[in-house]
Amino acid sequence: RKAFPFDTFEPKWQQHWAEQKTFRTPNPGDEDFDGSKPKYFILDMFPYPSGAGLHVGHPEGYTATDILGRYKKMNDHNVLHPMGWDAFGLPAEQYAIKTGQHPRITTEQNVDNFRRQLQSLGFGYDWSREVNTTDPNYVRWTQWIFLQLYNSYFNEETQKAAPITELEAKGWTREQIDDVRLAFIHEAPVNWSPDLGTVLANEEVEEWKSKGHTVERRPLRQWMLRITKYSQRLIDELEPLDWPESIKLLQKNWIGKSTGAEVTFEIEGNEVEVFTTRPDTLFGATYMVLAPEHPLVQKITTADQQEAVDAYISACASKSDLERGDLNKDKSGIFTGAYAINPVNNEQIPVWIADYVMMGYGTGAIMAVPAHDTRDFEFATKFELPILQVVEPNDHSDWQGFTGNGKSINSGFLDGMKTKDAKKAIIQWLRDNNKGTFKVNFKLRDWLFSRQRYWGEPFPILWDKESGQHMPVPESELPVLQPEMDDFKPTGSPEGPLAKATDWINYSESAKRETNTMPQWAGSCWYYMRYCDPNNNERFISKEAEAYWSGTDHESPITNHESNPHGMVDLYVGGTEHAVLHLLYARFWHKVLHDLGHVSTIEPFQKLVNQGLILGEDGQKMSKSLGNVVNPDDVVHEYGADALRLYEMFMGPLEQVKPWQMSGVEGVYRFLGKVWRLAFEQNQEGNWVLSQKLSDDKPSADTDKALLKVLHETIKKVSEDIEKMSFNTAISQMMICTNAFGKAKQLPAVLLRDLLKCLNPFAPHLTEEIHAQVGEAFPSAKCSRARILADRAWPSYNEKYLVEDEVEIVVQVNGKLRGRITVAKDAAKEDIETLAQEDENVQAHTEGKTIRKIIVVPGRLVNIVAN
Ligand code: ANZ
Repeated sequence: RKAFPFDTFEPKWQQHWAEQKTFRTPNPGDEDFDGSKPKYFILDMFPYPSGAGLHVGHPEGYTATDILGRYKKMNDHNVLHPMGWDAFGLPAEQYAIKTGQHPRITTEQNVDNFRRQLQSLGFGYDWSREVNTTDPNYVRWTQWIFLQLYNSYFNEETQKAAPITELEAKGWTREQIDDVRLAFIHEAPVNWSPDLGTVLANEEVEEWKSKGHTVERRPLRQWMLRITKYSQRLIDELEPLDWPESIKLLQKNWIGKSTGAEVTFEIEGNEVEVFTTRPDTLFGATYMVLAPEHPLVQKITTADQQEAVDAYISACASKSDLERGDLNKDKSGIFTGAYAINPVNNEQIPVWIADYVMMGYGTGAIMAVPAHDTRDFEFATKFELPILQVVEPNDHSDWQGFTGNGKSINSGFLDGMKTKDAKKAIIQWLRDNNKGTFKVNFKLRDWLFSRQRYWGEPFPILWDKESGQHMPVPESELPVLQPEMDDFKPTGSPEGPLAKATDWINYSESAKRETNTMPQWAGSCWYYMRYCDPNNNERFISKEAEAYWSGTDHESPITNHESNPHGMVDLYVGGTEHAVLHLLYARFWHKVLHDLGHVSTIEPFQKLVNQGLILGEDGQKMSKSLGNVVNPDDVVHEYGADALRLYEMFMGPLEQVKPWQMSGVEGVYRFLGKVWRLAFEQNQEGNWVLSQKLSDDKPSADTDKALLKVLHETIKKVSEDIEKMSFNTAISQMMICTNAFGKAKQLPAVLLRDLLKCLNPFAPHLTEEIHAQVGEAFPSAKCSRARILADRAWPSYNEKYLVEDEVEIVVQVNGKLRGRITVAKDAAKEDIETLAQEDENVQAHTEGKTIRKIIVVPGRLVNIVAN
């Protein structure tokens, strides 16, 4: 037996909201748009519509944002809370390879299933703004944004992207311009996976390897995006954002800024730059290491060492950066036979090559200071190279491998200086002697942006058959869609499956199409913008919609695209797995579009909240293989959508990792049953009828004092907790209120109505149903059916009901605690004295004695002096 008939009223309300377009949000320019209301733009990380359907992790964040969205709407905001699909991606393509079914078909089926599931949870999305990254109309603007990158460069002076037409006007040649485009062609060793038939970004390699795919290094011609130009801004502009400190730190570490010096060494008449963060240790450089790929290696290697060096280089070729870096425990390397001259003391030091030095970082060459660098220390110990101490730890502890700051020793003119001062002094010396300079380096690499897949956005690029030059597809021809094909298999060559569509490739007599496609990140880099104006065929977003939803429209004029140092989206909720890549890529695109005058804010996401992972009942991560996956459909079937929503919010703080517990679902389900029974009772036939306890009376300050107090406490706490996103504590408070209401002999319907309003964002179906039925019975209680709760104003609390009007006072006899009395706060002194003397225990202690004096400390205590 169901505790309340959710199975009938939940679908009914979902249909009502859809038909009435309850959550449709008008845009500037629409007839019903009210620009005087503040905006609130809430974003969920949109899902990849997998074949498995929704899992219980999705509704966690989605319920949290739905509560906020509904709450802000009741607080008279224009709320933008949309949903869409990140629908390109490998699984659909691999399914297509297996079955021959076009990925568009499977994608559509999966999207339909996801939409049905989300709708069955009653989320108040504005479905008229749904976006799908695979829609031709969406692809068109993704490609348009790519062309913005292709047609711009980074101006070092302004630290902003600018159109390449500026350079053309200055007379730059085609080759010079191609070298600075933000989207550019680059031939470099990449991670090629033969069995996936595609290249992968560095940061994707480990994931696919762990899934059993092979990944090897291969030089390939690829599209890259020049994200490195934004390294400094990506760090600086994080600062004002309201993001978890841990995520900011992850991004900063990923970008990896290092300050130090570039120092010039000489090897057999060749100049070699090294990058070091510790120029103060230059006197301790006892050998030098080049990356095996360093161009100088072949030039300087001596004849004796050539064979060994060649063997070492080919052994390194297949290693990934991670294997060469963090995972590199047993250092390897080989002597080149050559010697370098240390510029500070002209000493000869041997030059080695070793794979712990990466070609892609700094200059690909290092000065090795084994005394004070862990990797160099391991290397020098293994190959018995000299180790010279040049830093004395402040606490005189062991200096071998000491990497901290201290005082310079064995360092000539630096001796005695603190590390910080020694760094300055040596950089000055290097400058004066033309041997080096101050230098900043970033770990961030340019973004490898091409993939060899079918199910992704084709590049809107053509290649001139004769000159071999690339050029953009004219904007009027966007979108460039994939050709219809039946065979999606990789070709085995790095050209990708599109290379098989010979008709499609041959664009004209003189030009053929680019056959690479964009990575899945492309669509998710800008989807939040498209929500603001999803059906615009003229622009990716109208200037008016952009300004309004960015909150910059009031900074007139409406098309003011000056820098606004806040994020466009007010609140972004999603999992921590996107801490670095997605968030970094989206920030980069946003900044480019900002610089080019297309958006008015410099950041996409003002506030970021990460929901915690929901584990299985066994405390392990939910996975098919462990058989501990909870299907939201089953929970909705058994307990209803409101119970699922409420449970996910009641499990604990949103950010925390928490195990699923069915008993917990039952707990909140019982609570919802209690709320239901505040309004209804079962008659003899077992039908739900209006509760006899419900009254149409106005609450009276005398008889309903306790109910008013708990209700107003609840309104206050729930409002504050929703703002803080502390949903579990808000629910606890509503439980307290429901219990108090349940115990009342009579419950005025107006009081129930306010509790329903508080609960509405959490359990929207149940509360609307009760509200509608109670409103029918008691129209005077202003529950009228004409307006549903979702369209009503959030209740406000009245301080006067919150004040405590009774106080507890302790009663002492001759200074010893003998009793406690409860009196009205403003009770007269005489009344307090009388009450104190009437207390049984006090009487026992004053019996037979004479009361000499009664001291009353108002609100605190009464002391009776008796002997
Ligand atoms: C000498 C030195 C002495 C260093 C010392 C450290 C401590 P970050 O930027 O923090 O990662 N390095 C430079 N280029 C490298 C490359 N391509 N591959 C591997 N290692 C490289 O660290 C920069 C430091 O890492 C540089 O400072 C250099 O070693 C090494 F007591 O130079 B150092």
